[in-house]
Amino acid sequence: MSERMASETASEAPLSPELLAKMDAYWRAANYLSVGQIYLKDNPLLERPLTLDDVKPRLLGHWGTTPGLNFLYVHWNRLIRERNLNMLYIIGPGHGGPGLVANTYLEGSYSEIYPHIERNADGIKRLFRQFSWPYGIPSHVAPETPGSIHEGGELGYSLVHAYGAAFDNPDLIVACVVGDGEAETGPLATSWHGNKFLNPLTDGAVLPILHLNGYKIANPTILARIPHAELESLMRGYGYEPFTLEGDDPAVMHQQAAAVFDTMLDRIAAIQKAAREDGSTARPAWPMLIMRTPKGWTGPKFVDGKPVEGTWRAHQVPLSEIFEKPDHLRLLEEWMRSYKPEELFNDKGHFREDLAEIAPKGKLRMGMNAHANGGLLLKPLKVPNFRDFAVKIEGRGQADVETTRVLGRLLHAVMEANLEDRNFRVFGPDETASNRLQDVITGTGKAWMAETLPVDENLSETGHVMEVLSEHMCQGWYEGYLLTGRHGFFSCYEAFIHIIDSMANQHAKWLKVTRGIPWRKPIASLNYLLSSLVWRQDHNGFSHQDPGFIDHLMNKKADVVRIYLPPDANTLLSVGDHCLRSRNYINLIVAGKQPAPQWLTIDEAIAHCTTGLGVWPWASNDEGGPEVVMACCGDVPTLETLAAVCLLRKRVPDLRIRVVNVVDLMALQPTSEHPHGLPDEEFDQLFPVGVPVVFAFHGYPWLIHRLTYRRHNHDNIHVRGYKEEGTTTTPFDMCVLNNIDRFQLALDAIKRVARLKPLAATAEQWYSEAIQRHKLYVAENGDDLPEIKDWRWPKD
Ligand SMILES: Cc1ncc(C[n+]2csc(CCOP(=O)(O)OP(=O)(O)O)c2C)c(N)n1
Ligand SMILES: [Mg+2]
Repeated sequence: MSERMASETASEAPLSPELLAKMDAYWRAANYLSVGQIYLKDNPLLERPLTLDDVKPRLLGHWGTTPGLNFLYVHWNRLIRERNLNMLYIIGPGHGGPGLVANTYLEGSYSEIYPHIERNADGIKRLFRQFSWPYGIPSHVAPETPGSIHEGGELGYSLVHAYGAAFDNPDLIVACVVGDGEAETGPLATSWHGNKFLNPLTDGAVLPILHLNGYKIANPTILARIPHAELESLMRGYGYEPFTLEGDDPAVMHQQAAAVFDTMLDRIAAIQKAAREDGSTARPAWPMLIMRTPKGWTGPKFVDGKPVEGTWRAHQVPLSEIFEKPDHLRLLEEWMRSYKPEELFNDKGHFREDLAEIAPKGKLRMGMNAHANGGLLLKPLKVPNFRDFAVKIEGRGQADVETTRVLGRLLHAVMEANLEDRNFRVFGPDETASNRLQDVITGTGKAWMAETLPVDENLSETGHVMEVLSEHMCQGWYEGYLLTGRHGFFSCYEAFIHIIDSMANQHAKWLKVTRGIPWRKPIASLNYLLSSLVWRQDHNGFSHQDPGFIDHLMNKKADVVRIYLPPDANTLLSVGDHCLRSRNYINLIVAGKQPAPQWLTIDEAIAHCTTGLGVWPWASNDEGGPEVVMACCGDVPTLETLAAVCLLRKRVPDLRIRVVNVVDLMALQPTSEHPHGLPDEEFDQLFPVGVPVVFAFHGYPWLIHRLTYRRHNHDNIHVRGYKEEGTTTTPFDMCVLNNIDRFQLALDAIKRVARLKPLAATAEQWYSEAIQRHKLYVAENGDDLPEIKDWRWPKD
């Protein structure tokens, strides 16, 4: 491998021979413990020749990335000690889990958190055995791993998490390893742009390391196979100052790494000084490192005559046929002995003191960094009284309000109240104003470190509204921000939130696992507001119409996910307040932004949101028990349901109708399935057995069946919702296309009440005429019928 170094650092040798020897030994110890975790269940210090009995029956883990991660860890340790740094380490290739476990063990934090993993031979044996072992620990950097906020199983999010962690943490340095394979993912490719949003005055630093080990699982990586100058230009183009470290001779590499890291940290210090002491507001070129080292560095060079070190073959378990090929067992022993464990651990298996001492102490250890256990640092968000933002209801449904705009006012007040603490950010893919949350922008402004022009509005180097046209970045920044103990809010078009389905999955999994880890303290919930909803994306058309994120989140654990569909502004305020204060959930709020009728006073809204669903008595005439329940969930379905109720009152004045509105979707499930689930007795009171239910739902109708299939009255629940019919058309036509319109709902009710059977034929006729009239009118006039558009709930 050719040696390529940043020229200004090439001749420096910052490590004394003694420190160099210790750092190398420390690295060997980490590598030794990493290999041991992958292979061994016994004989942890190789006190006797290795036998098959010492080897795990299933060899699971990833070696290839691990020595590089370990190399960096030992170098971060030196820098932390020498410069008293507050450093968080984010590992993109999270499959290098053994490395992080090994290092947190060597520095002592692992045993402090998990006392049964003692710092002796017994502890090492347990450490090895538990890895990738049933009921042990996962193979990746996981929530169980001290010092981590990043699982890294699903590649692509390391750098965006790093930026999220660094925002508003001026003293923090986030070292972030990006796998060269990971760098090929879309989210990672865009994450480099985080540097256009990071302010050296008020934020911390991100130190990206592109881990150019050349390979992914079975292929070379793109970035390893373009000319080095092109790669450097790419990084320069992203706005970084690239440094390079390349080689495979450990002694040389330690010196060169130390030199290059010293230079990079000096750069960071100079950038921060310029901003903090000299008043510079320029966007700096932050340093980043291209680290070209062999995949599986220090591992077996050849196995079965084929090259392994420095190739894709080193990715997982380089000697995988231990039980089949005696040679492999011998090679494993040679490999492990090459780290000279007898020089690293004393006869009791204790890591040698003179080596251990080069690690930082106490809270400076990366395994103990409080930012990696954000709940420890979490300050409750100051949420002003949301009642102050309530919409006055003068006659139900009489005046239209942009529901989300009202929430925007509350968010603005939250922003103001917490500005001093700098612990609240609002994220959106260029849609904050479009989703009518623009009030939140006033005051703080939108974060922006790139160029500005006179035409720009509200861009600010210290802004706390984060806008970038990448849902991945919004989600990733937000996660990084939350996981390090802060608060936030993410608004997005409903259809496009699917872009981050997978990231939401991963966050939900993280939350689920942390619930079982006592030392991980609760963090603020991840709050989504989905607006620009399916029913009112009539103008943008089919591509913009998709309510399926609800279904997606429903698959996650009940104790992690909450889903709310407030039908108006006051219910939205109540739900918003609740979500902002909650912990450890993913809260999904679905609420429209278009002018829409308002139904509940703030007191009614609070009561309604507290139960999650309930009868709207003012819309019902069910004395003596309902003959039909008209249920609704979501703002447009609620409007259509109430309009259907009016139609029914005209057609069948004596029909006893009950209107039930659902805000908290989870309340529909049995208590056994979800903590918000309504007890069966209460559900039966709302939806009496035998009484038909016409349910108008915002999303795909099947979800309501899924939630209620165990309810006693399930057979009588008839759901209308979005059936994947859409185009550019009028708002009401969207309802008609999907059979959730008022005429259809009224017809459904008539057809389902047994005593109204004789009316069914005329009702069908009446329905067809109404729909025909609607179709002809919209086709001719390009707008909805005035009687539809201007429909109002009758005044009291
Ligand atoms: C999004 C995603 N796609 C695919 C995988 C499967 N996978 C696991 S490791 C890996 C290769 C990673 O290569 P790189 O980022 O270069 O890491 P390293 O070489 O350091 O192991 C792949 C494709 C994954 N974990 N995540
Ligand atoms: Mg790689």
